[in-house]
Amino acid sequence: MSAKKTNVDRGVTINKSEFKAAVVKHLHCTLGTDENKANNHAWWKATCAAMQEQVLEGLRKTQKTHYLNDTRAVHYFSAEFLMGRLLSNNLQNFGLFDVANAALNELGISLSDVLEEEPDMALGNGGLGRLAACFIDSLATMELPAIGYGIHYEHGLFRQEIQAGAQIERPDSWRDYGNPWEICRPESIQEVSLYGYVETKYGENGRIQKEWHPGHIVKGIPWDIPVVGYGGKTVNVLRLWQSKASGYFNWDVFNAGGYVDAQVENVQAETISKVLYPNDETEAGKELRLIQQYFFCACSLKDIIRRYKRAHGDDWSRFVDQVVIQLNDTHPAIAIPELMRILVDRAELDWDKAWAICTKVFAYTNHTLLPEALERWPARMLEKILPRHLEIIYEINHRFMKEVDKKWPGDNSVKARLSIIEEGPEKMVRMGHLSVVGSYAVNGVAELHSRLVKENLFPEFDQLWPGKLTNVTNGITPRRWLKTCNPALSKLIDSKVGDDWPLDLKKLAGIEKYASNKTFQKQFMQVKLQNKKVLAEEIKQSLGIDVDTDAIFDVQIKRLHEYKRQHLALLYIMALYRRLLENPDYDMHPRVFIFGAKAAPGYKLAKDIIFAINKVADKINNDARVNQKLKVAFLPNYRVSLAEKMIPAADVSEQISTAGKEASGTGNMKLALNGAVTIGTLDGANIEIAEEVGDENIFIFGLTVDEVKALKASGYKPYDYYYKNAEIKAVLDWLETDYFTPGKPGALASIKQSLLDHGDQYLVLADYEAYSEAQEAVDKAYRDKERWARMAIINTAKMGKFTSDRSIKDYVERIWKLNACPVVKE
Ligand code: H2P
Repeated sequence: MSAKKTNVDRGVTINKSEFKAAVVKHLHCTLGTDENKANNHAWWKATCAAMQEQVLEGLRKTQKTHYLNDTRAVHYFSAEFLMGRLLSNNLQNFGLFDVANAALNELGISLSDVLEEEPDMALGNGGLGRLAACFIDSLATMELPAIGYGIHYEHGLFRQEIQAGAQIERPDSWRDYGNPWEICRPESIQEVSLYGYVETKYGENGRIQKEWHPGHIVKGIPWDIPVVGYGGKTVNVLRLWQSKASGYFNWDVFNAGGYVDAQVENVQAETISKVLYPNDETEAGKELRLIQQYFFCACSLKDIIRRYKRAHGDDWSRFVDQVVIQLNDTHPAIAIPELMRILVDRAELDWDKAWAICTKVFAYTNHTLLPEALERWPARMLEKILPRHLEIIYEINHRFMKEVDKKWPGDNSVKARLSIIEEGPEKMVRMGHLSVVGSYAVNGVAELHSRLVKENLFPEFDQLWPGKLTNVTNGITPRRWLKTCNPALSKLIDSKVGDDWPLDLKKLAGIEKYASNKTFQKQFMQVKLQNKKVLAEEIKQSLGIDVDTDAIFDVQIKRLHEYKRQHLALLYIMALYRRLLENPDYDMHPRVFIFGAKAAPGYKLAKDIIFAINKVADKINNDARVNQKLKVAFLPNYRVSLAEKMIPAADVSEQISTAGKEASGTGNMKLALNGAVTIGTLDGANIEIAEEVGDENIFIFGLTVDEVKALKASGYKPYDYYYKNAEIKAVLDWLETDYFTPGKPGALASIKQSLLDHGDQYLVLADYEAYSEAQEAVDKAYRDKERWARMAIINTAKMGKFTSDRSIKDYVERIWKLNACPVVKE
């Protein structure tokens, strides 16, 4: 292949014939098959193995460089990493995509078919887990020393099937046939204690010593997933812990005939890393969830300390210079008392010294203001599982309360609000409070959200420690979310601004000057059309529905939650349907509403909304009176790899949460980056997107945070909207009939109930009219082809701010104080 002109410095260069030889070698020697027998799965594995040779070389060099430079590193603790597929991304990041494509082509194999063989690594629920994945991509790209730490779940987020309109959850088995990327590291196994009791002892010098006698010990086995930075120079690691029983198998019990009993310990221990909880906020499985959190934090801290001691022995004085730990939400907050336990009980540092270390190591990111998602653990549960940690938390709180008393002498109400312990019928430990107290920096994830964290969630913390609460607006990696998922648009952009925009996304601004250029508009919209054709094919295959690629592709993809208001879009779809039935000439541009969403299995109303969307879709898609103009497609099993197909094809991006509820959103950034125009509320990062693209290139509607507050304070009455707006009334009443669920009237009634009888917590009805008007403005704008093309181009051009490299730069400069450590060429 002829070498292409590029501005990107590469860590590896390998040519087509070398790549081809490596794939064939692995087909023979790793997979024990050959070119005649191999199916796509085998080709996929062989291609991964060929790639992994380069990856592991990069990893070795990176680790050597970091070791020799004794670098300060960030440790990103997250219960979720939503990595998706790795082959296409690794090929792109190494700059080997075209080489691999050509090599496989010569072997008579299609790379795109091979890529489809890879199961998604879906070890997360939604935005929080995907953010973690984007961040570790940026960290490696920016050559920053970093490790991701999490859990090696045997089953990731459930696989969603839709049966008769309803969501059915099936186990996800991402590694049933082996995972070619992960490397087991038995040499770094850790042991973790649970349960038991605490003994108080008196040391020689009268020092009180606490000894935890655990009732149970489990092993944590590390699996490393290499994380390849763009350019292929730095390869960092995502280290995920798998749980195993420490004693493995009880032969005595087994020989005595207790075949089942002998394995109980194994089963219990292995349950810890069995499943990802598909819910951020239920009561179910709380105990196991707490154990999961402690398990991965304890393993990771031991791992960090082992590495530190290798270089610095027992001298703790440099620990804070070498180690920073970012807590991705409160899930890893238990790491704070765990580090205190290690420092006070094991290393025998006095409390103040230990606390000084601790509060220079941790930083915490808050991702939500929803009260039900702010973790609280019953004190009695901690006492049972982690008795020493509860004592430590009490001590932290005791000292903290003294500090509060100094600032607000005698004010018990402020103490009650700030206390890590919430008193009440059941004593609870507030993990958010613990995280704020134990960290040196706390950030929200978009400007509005961070302001609300300061003003509403933790106002007194902000007064107590001015400057501790800050903002780092989220970002997304342009490598996956443009370069890899939208190759045609990437090439078009390359032709205008050069090919190094994935490393400096502000360079996209260079296409703005072509926004009104007819030729460029045509090229840009031609790419969009091609992407829409690909998605249309996917819709056809998956749902059997034909969609018109001239229609507006209106996309809403995210976790299903009432505050995200998928049901607001649903009401509007039903209204359009009604308008079309009443007036067959109703003037609208054809539109396809496309959804992707999973509902937490225990979240009944979310599942009802999925059911309703599917039932309404069935009716509309099969109604010849309207289906030339209106279609609805709910694509099952929304996941990263599906998002990669949906995002490049979207014309409209739905970001319609109740103002103040969506912390940031990151789908909004991905869609705009790929030239979709947003219809959205002034919420989360939508506000910053609007600032970047300008009011004329976004459709903003609905109540603001202040208006939401005022409306709620004045006593929001959803029935007022029902009676005042005939369309709202008609559509809600329609839900109660059996029109969409023949023979089963009332099957969709729970949505109406939630919006009327249960008070419409998320103000769907209050925002309906404004949403409907904004949608009409979208319709009008789309019909003006030149105007729309200009809007789409400007959206892409103005997304520079939202690269996760900028977020990471913010963290590095303001919070982590980290230096890049370029990998030396050998
Ligand atoms: C959450 C927030 C999003 C935010 C994301 C990453 C928890 O993701 O709700 O607003 O962008 O974290 O900070 P999600 O709702 O997708 O699960």
